[in-house]
Amino acid sequence: MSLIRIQNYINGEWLDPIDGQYLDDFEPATGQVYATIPNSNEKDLDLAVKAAQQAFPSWSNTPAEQKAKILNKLADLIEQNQDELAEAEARDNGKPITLAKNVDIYRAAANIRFFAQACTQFSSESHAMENTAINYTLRQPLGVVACISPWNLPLYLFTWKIAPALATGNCVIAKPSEVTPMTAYLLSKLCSQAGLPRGVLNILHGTGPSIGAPLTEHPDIKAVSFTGGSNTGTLIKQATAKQHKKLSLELGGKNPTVVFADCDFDRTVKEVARSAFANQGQICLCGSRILIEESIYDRFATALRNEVEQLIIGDPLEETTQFGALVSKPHMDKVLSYIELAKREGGTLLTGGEQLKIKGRCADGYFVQPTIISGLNNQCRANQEEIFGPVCTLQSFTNEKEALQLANDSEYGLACSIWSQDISRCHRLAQQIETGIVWINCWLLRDLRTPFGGMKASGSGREGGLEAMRFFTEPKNVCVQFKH
Ligand code: TXE
Repeated sequence: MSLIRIQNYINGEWLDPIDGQYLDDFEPATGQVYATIPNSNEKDLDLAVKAAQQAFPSWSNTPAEQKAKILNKLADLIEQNQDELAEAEARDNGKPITLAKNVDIYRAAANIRFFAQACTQFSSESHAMENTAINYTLRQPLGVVACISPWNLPLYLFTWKIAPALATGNCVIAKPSEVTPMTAYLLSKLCSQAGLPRGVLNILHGTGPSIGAPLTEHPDIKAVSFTGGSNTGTLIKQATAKQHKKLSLELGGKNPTVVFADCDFDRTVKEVARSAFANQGQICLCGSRILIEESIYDRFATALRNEVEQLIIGDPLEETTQFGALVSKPHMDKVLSYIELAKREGGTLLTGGEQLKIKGRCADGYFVQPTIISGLNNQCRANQEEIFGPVCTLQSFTNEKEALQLANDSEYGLACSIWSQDISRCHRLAQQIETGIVWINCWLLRDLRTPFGGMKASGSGREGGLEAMRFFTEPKNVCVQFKH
């Protein structure tokens, strides 16, 4: 089979990288290279920035209705091509095709549609000074902005950034993860069909050092919206500090799942299993530290193990598969090394713990069994560091105070879920938990209007709804005094 050759998308055209450098793109379920992608550098970036700057005056002055029309057309095209996009996502990332279709691709279209509508409804404040003056706030687009996205929800997170950036009138240089470039490449074809003017969105492929870092450092890039690892987030903060760029950082998590004895037991078991192992545990919102009230600990641990052992693991391209491959060999090795570390730290495997060999097409794929570990205290590395794979730990607590203390004992602060029928307790805990997102008796239920992001090492700034529209605009106060 010949390799697919991915190209950059600059000024409405598909271009090879100027220096002719390429990277391999692996299919994680088979371990085989199936595409090549540009490893772009500063030269490609300069071209893209020039194209974006040229496109900016016209795009920023395009009426909201017209921008919305183009974005809605793009969402329609994603929906019309959902089967092809879902297959591409499953092949490129290793995730089950059903998940790709129902979550990734479905939500990519929903993101774009949401911000298409948002730009027609966006308004800003006015502050009257009694009998003296009126202030009004202009919210103007920033100019050329960077959107850098990760590999775990490739098209979904890519659109989550570019949609508000474009809807507010910015021109964008976007960089998908070099590990999962395919759906961003396919999206570039749809942008053209949707009538997005040349240069408004430019997509550059390549590694962090080669193109990600230059993108954040470029003096003509006004803001960076980034989702990825916390260490990369720190590098981006340092790289942009002198230029005082606007930054939105959505970083890692080590999210607690807090299960009380009065939870709706059967439903909670199912949802807690999903929150730990959806997308092979590779979602920043996954609940990887499961805290269980002591009185139901044994029963819950057994039920959770039984639930997880029923997952259908296999070829991501099969409709029935519920659990696919990890995204890359280095990532699989990282996850396996954390399982070994957890064992050395005194953990007991309740289920899983091994690389999984699958027969047939996927014999060389990067599969790891869903793994549950007990017997570790909260201070050990397996409970403090982000593993970002199909590994969760179980700990017990005796009362609400201890549950809260364990939940907050983390350098991360992204998300938390609480499972209890005592709604007063849930509200009480929600106020005290140090995370940007709290789910009560649910997980991953998303309303696109709500603020999305974390505190502590999980990032700064928020995405979603008005937060994103505000991030991608510069507020300017205009004060007009009356004459009397
Ligand atoms: O992420 P990176 P990696 C966590 C998870 C994972 C770890 C490392 O724990 O194991 O991070 O994953 C680009 N300047 N998350 O190494 O490198 C990179 O090319 C600018 C959590 O894959 O942070 C890619 O496009 N950009 C997470 C993007 O950053 C740079 C999702 C993210 O990759 C860059 C993914 C640089 N210096 C991993 N270096 C989440 N929050 O959902 C790299 N990049």
